[in-house]
Amino acid sequence: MTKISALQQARATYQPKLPPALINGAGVNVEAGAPTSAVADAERISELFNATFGSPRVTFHAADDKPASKPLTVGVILSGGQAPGGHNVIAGIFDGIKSLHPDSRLYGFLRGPDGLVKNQYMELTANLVDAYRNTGGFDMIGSGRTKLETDEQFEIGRKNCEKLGINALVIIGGDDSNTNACMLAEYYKRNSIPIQVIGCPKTIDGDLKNEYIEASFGFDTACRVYSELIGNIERDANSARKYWHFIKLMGRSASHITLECALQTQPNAAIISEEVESRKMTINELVDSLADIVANRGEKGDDFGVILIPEGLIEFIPEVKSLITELNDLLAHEAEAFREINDPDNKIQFISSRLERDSSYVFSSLPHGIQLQLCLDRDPHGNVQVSQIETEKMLAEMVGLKLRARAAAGTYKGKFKAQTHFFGYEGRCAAPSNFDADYCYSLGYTAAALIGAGKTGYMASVRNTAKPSQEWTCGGIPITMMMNMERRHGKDKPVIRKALVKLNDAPFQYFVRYREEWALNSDYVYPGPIQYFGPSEVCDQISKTLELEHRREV
Ligand code: FBP
Repeated sequence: MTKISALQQARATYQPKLPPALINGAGVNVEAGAPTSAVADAERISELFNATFGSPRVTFHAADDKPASKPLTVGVILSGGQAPGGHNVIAGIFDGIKSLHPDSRLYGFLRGPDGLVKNQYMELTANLVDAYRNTGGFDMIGSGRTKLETDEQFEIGRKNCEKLGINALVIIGGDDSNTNACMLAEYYKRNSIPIQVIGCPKTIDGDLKNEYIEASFGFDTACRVYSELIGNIERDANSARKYWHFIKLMGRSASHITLECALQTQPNAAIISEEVESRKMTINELVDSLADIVANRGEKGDDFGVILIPEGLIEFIPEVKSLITELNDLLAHEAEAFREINDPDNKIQFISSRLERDSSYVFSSLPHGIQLQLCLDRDPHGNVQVSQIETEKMLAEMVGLKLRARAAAGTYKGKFKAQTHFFGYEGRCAAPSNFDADYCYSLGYTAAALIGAGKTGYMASVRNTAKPSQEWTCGGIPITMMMNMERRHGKDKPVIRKALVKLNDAPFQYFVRYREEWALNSDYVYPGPIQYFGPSEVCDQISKTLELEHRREV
């Protein structure tokens, strides 16, 4: 038998909380709102999704009588990067469909969307689901990044679902995976294929959110893990007083994780990519601003500190962003020729000679290692794999060079020694915090209720989450409502719009209000590890982002 830790054993007994609408099971009363549109490019989106576009938003209310339901057979897919709480979404779906009919069955497709296409699956029985309740990771069925987007894949998926008698699929993923869920729902509905498709908002990056999706699951837990580690490093920095720590944090595009961790730990600096972009900063200006922070603390004798860097930064520096857009098109169109080149210098030469003048200049000004990292294979969605670009090392090196130049000119007298870190995978599979355990279970249960209500092309939505769970509400929103057209792989495609950090919103404004004090002083906060048991004010905390966005105070 697999050995489990004492904490996992105790945690298995935790019963996640549900919104009141689901307290009597997933058979709910459904209140439908007005028809919906898209966040932008509505005309084009409505043409592309003419079967699912415009559906109303739905809100659930507890039903006194259990509505009659036939047994449901549901397939579930985990898609994209791991995020704490995925197993609880599955447990929520399982309990939800069983509440609709005890003979309902749940199948898990293995290793992501690929499992649907390759017909690799397992039945998720009560014993199996029980063994994974409240655990981190996606290892129950595995995840993958295959993009489900062609009619051929949809047809194979249909046949595989039909063999198992599946009448609904739940796709648990981020913006790209839910875009694909929407395409699948559209295809099945347009062709009168009786398979419903429901999405659930997952990603530690926190960038799949809007008025109706208050958070993507996993963000809360991952940020708590990173903040614990940052707090430990801050305490070490404050004790040893000899290093500047450059810490890169995951978050492929948006800087929500970095901002949340900054709010939790109060470091000396935190770069927010969206601000860099809006101020049109160059790399040189960014490095200058960090060097100023180091120098100002150095004047007080504090030759140490902590700087947080978002993983996606490089794509938000306007001059590098233009370069990457050109690179994406170039690598998409000349993929084969590029793949045949083995020598790294020749690869760089191949790229440089094909770029426009400005981009070629920026490309040549970057360190050799970063040039190569920018040319690595794109992910299946056409994105640069930013987790492999070592911006923390690049910035530490460039700040060091800048300070040396200042020292030579007699304008800097401090000492500068840097340590670099990257926190990403450390947080993606942590056991979910109480917030994520409850939120995920509720999302899964809501997905089951959406299936029971006959919906397709919807995303499960649980709201009012800054309040105690007795005040949470739930329902579904049409996925087309979140869509717009964007350029991907050199083509315009319909995608869910990413939620970047909004510079006028309360979390960023709070950070701006305090960051100068935090830059100069050592106002560090040490959050410590996630607590699963104990006083509610310790274990039922919500993220500062959620708190500021929805309660407008911290
Ligand atoms: P998802 O958006 O799929 O949830 O993934 C988020 C993420 O953790 C990013 O923060 C990170 O850039 C990426 O996955 C890394 O993924 P991989 O390990 O597959 O390169």
